Amino acid sequence: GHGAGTEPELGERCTREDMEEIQSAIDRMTTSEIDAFLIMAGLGGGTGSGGAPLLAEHLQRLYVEPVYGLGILPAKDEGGIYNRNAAKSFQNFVEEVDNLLTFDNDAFKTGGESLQEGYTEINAEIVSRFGALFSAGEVEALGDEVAESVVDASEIINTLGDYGITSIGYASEEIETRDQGLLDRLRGDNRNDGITSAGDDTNRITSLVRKATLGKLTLQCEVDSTERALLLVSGPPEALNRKGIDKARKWLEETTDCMEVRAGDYPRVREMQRMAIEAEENVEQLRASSRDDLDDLIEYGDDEV
Ligand SMILES: Nc1nc2c(ncn2[C@@H]2O[C@H](COP(=O)(O)OP(=O)(O)OP(=O)(O)O)[C@@H](O)[C@H]2O)c(=O)[nH]1
Ligand SMILES: [Mg+2]
Repeated sequence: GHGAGTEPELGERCTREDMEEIQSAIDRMTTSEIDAFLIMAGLGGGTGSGGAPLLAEHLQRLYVEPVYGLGILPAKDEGGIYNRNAAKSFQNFVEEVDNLLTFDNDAFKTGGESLQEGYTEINAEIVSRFGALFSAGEVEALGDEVAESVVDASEIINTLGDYGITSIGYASEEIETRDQGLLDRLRGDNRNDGITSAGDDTNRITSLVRKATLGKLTLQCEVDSTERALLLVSGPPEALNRKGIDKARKWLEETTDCMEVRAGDYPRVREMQRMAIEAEENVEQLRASSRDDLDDLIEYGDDEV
């Protein structure tokens, strides 16, 4: 909806006024066993853009666990106000969190249809990419023999560090595994029927890691400007071969090995900032016209009644 009517100042004020209520909602959950906080917000509107950085600041003061943000950037064609709000909020949010994980709607927008229609697909991307990361330490949750990961929560926390921006690449492939039927297992049948071999597994893992790294990232960035990287591989245990993972990790180290963070790392963020400056000049005008649109809508509604 349009709770704060795309005004971050209002979003911030409401969050400040309702912080006690937000805190009591957190208190109702068990916070003794958590590894970290994650604040997810679309940064283009008013509520998320104004409220998320303030909530991060609040949680940082109260808890020792790291506080991460998941900031969703608006698509370019959402216009000046959304891009301006996001540019400002991005700046504030990154200062308040231990790491700002970022997802750019603009990069994942599917051609033609409106963003609204595309949300279902885009949100599936968000879930597969960030879900894979945040379920990594929780192998049991994924079910016995369904998937296995090679990192735990503390490795993720170490990689995210206590300042910075994170972008995520992702690639997956369906694999045929040997029949793991109950009868086979009871028989202790370990024959290899040729569907997968160790060599296939090694190649599959290395090529998936290349695809993930060089393909679409949640925020466009120069891979060789990366300060730290984390490789996460999931799959049926028999397909996770140590040699493949080691090879892929070496390749990733070489590809990202560059401690120097260069200017122009995040072209999309720069562009958002450019749009912000333009929008700043006519923000009042844009607001007034959107209020007129709303008034027209309401009037039209009255006529209908
Ligand atoms: N990927 C994705 N992005 C979304 C979704 N909903 C909103 N967004 C993004 O988040 C931005 C902000 O959404 P709003 O609903 O306007 O934001 P809000 O924080 O509720 O702010 P106000 O409505 O102004 O109070 C949008 O412009 C989109 O870029 C969603 O379901 N998926
Ligand atoms: Mg809203």
